[in-house]
Amino acid sequence: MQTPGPGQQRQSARKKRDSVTTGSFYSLFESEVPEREIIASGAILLRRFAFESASELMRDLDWISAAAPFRHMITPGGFRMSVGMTNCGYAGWISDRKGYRYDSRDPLSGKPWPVMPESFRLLAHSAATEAGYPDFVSDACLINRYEPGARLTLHQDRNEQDYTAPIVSVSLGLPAVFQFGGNSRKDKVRRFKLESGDVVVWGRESRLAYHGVAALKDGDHPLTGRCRINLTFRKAL
Ligand SMILES: O=C(O)CCC(=O)C(=O)O
Repeated sequence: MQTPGPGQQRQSARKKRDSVTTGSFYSLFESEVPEREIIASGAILLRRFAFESASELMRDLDWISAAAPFRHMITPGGFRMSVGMTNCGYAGWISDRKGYRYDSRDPLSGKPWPVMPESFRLLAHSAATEAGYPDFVSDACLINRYEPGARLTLHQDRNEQDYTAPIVSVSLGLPAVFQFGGNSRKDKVRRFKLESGDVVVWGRESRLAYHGVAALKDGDHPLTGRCRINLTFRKAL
């Protein structure tokens, strides 16, 4: 018998863990759910990759959101975004009547955004490496909080200076439907159910792919309660 490699070890640990999660989608359909799925050229879905770090990420999110609370930003067109947002890292994504951009300071407090915790940095780096982007160093993490009904319409991430770096997106809590299209708004959009711990990484040919999140269904999750948290890591500067 061959010694299992790190990927295989993780897979068998995950299978064991999933098999004790009674009623989980994964325990019912384990053999049908691929652990890694190439969803487009340069884009990959790593299922449950962040499962084991989830509690630590949520603990760190507590102090981030105490220092920089979630808020509903206003779009340049004057609409209130349904997703609550905050940031950590050197740069934070913001939106107001003046436009979409990154800023090193939280406009609510005038202070720099909270530093990116080690737990966030390590996870983003290891997911990017697993997806084939070992040089990824993130300087910005946008934290999205979806309550029931909140959604993110199809958009491209274009406010970063450097499109050679990928985007790493981590799902925690309630499941959501992630929409992923092509580089043109008219391209066909595929839909993926994202569960807590799933990570999507997209770069290269897919770096400017349109993507969005359908309106969140109501539910209650042991990790987050009645919401979904998404951590989106980017190289902004
Ligand atoms: O919540 C997600 O899964 C995606 C977030 C997103 O598209 C974004 O922050 O640009």
